[in-house]
Amino acid sequence: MLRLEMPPLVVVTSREPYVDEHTKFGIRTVQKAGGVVSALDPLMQTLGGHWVAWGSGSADRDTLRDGVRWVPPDRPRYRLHRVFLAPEEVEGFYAEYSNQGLWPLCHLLIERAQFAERAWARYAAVNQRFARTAADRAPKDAWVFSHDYQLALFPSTLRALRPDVTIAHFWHIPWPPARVFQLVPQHRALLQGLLGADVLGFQTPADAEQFLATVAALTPAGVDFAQGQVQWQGRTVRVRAFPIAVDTAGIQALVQSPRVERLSLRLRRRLDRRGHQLVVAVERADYTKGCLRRLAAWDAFLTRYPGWRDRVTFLQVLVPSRTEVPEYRQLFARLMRQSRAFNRRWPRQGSPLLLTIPREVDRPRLMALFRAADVVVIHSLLDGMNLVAKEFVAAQVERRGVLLLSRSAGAAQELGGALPIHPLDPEGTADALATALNMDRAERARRMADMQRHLTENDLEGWIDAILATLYEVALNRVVKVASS
Ligand code: GDG
Repeated sequence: MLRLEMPPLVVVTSREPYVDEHTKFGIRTVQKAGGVVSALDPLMQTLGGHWVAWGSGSADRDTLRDGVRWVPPDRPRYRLHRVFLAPEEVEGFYAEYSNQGLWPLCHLLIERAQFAERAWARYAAVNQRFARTAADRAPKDAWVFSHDYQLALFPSTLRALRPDVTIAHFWHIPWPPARVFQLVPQHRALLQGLLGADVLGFQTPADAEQFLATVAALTPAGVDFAQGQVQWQGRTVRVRAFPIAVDTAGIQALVQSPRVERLSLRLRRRLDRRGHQLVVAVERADYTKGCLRRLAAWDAFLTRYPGWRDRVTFLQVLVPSRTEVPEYRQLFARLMRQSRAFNRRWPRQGSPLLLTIPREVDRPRLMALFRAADVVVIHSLLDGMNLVAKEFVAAQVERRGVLLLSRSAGAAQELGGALPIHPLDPEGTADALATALNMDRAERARRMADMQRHLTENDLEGWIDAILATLYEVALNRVVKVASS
């Protein structure tokens, strides 16, 4: 109902949902792996509307018609507006300030974070550009839904340009304690930028509360912890937890489609012939995901439980990520080296113990893998939510699998049927893996069913509806205010 009556929606993210690339066979459109896009593209395909994002593909300019790219290319449903950035802007805004500054700091990796003045100037300028593009393209009274740490200045900049729009901004990553956030030299400007929104969303109640505490400690704004509200420049900013979810029904339909079912059964039959259980990890190759620690834990597992050596196959999908940042390239190279060393340490006749797919796999294959897996391991050191965990649970139609889930992923607060792991404890993780592999079918099914129920009751539609309902509350309040003034 709300969706039928709502004003046009404008989504704003740094990364675009569809990237057009020149190849020797012509222009190819690709969709990049990443939590934000995976969550929002299905929504926009249903609702229609506008999406503003950085045009990062080599053919991105060539596929515009009247300044707009209609997507998805094969079934156009919404308009993509691209913001083009010069190489030095990409460097300062994206690689440096966002991904070498805010990303590690918010994941409490203080030692890795750096904030150079020049990078800040570029971050601020690019946020301005996003706001100007959104201001130019947003229909009157639109609802704007902007995202994440790359665009912290966006809400207040857009508000100054377009007071008619209503803005929700969602923060996908953890919010750090005030004493950590104040290490950002520009922390005040960032907080003021975010407070330009009408609604600020976080992954967990703890993140929302930590944000409120940061605002109380570092700004003169009035904070109401009980109501989850900030009074700022004569406005009320609603600060809430909206744990991001997955399209549970959509995933279940996809895994039961003939192609995915065939892929999954084929893989399963191969494993069953060998008497192997399949342990899977899928992640962007990012230090916050704990990939290196995970390898160490698998090593500890084989040392402690040598009997499993011929009864298990480890499979890791490592998606190269943020390759603009030198640290990420180094991490990827290191992961590849350590994976090879792992197989040298644990040689096996027939098939290697550890299989590595060093690239993104397409979504149908990924879902087939989730359906066939016996165990999926999420080893994050700190993670806003972790969608892989939820996708795996949704894809498990046979309910054969067990989820090993880091206590410090946001998803751990919802998925009680998972076996919790402590990502800094390799032996404890090894024991949890042994427990998972030894778990009988009935208990696996019971735990999985429990988590699936949760994901059916709390799906992607519910997530967006909760945010839209809060925007609706804001819009209604505004009307009442105007009427009574
Ligand atoms: C940020 C926060 C939060 C991964 N590999 C492949 C692939 N993926 C897809 C997954 C999933 C997404 O990428 C990854 O999402 P995550 O949530 O695990 O992680 P981040 O990218 O770090 O996302 C995170 C999220 O935002 C949403 O709020 O949960 O905490 O850090 O959808 O399926 N997709 C395909 N092939 C792959 O190889 N097709």
